[in-house]
Amino acid sequence: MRDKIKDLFNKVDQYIIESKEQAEQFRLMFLSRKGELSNLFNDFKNVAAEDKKEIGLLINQLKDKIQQRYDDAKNNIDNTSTVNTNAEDYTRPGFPFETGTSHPLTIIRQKIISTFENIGFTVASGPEVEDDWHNFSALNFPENHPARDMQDTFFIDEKFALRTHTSSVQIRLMENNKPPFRALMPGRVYRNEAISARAHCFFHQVEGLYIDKNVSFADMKQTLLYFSKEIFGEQTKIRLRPSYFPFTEPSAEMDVSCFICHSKGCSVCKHSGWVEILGCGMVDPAVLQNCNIDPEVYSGFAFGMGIERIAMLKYRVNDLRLFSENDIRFLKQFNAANE
Ligand code: 2NM
Repeated sequence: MRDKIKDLFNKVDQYIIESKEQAEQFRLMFLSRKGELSNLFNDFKNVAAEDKKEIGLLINQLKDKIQQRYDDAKNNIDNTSTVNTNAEDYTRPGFPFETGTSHPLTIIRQKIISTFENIGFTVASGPEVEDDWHNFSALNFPENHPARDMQDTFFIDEKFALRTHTSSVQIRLMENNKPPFRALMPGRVYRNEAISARAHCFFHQVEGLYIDKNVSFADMKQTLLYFSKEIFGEQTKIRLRPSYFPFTEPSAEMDVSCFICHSKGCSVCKHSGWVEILGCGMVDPAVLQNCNIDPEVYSGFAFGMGIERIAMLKYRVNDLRLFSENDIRFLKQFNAANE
């Protein structure tokens, strides 16, 4: 009997269990009603009384071992099969988290802001709903100016309208602070226009203002040349053409040398070599007066540009509507990190 039990210990140890089938065979051989363990318990009846304690102990140890072996093997096989069918394959490409991109207008706006911040400009903002004074009168618009027409401006009531430019913020800044001023006003503005590829009922502007003692037209030219080189490249040239705005005198429109064809002639510059970028001028003394700034002491320049226009030129976008329609295929193409 002792030899038989010893044999079985070895047999259990050496039994190879690597599959479900082998585990089942193991169970049948050792644990089933006609299996080895069952036989041992039958034989146990014939063991001499004085040996019963010792043999009984051995049989119980064997029984525990068989059960342990069986449980372990089964566990192993279950885990292995799980790994085989559903395992992570660490060599596969991952599922990347898609990060968002900055809106093209945001990218351009930030670039413009940081360019001017580098030469000491700060950023100011103001309300989009404006009164007549800040949007028109203080800016020297005459009573009968066409911009005051319902046709061009979204009026809310007699007194208030959606601002048509961010110049209104400059008025607020000048009214409420003492010169000198060196500030930039980015923001959304509204015009009563039919929506098309080239026009929209709202767009985005950045305007700038520089007021101090002895600020000259030459200061403006140099500031705008610096800006143009930063945005369009070191080789960029500028030219100023006379223009008219109610709030500046003299006024000018600024072109940059075509950064697409380097002025050789292309569809963007319409074979002229120049592209119009912004409007500018020396702030009209009447505007300074309206803000209680003495035009005999202070002078300065201002400028304004459309962010959409610059983004369209830089990114070769041919339809203004793309900027506000949130088509993800359009927006995904812009990455601030590449700028
Ligand atoms: C432009 C062009 C030229 C401008 C003028 C002023 C203010 F308030 F100082 F009078 N703000 N912005 C200005 C001048 C804006 O946009 C095309």
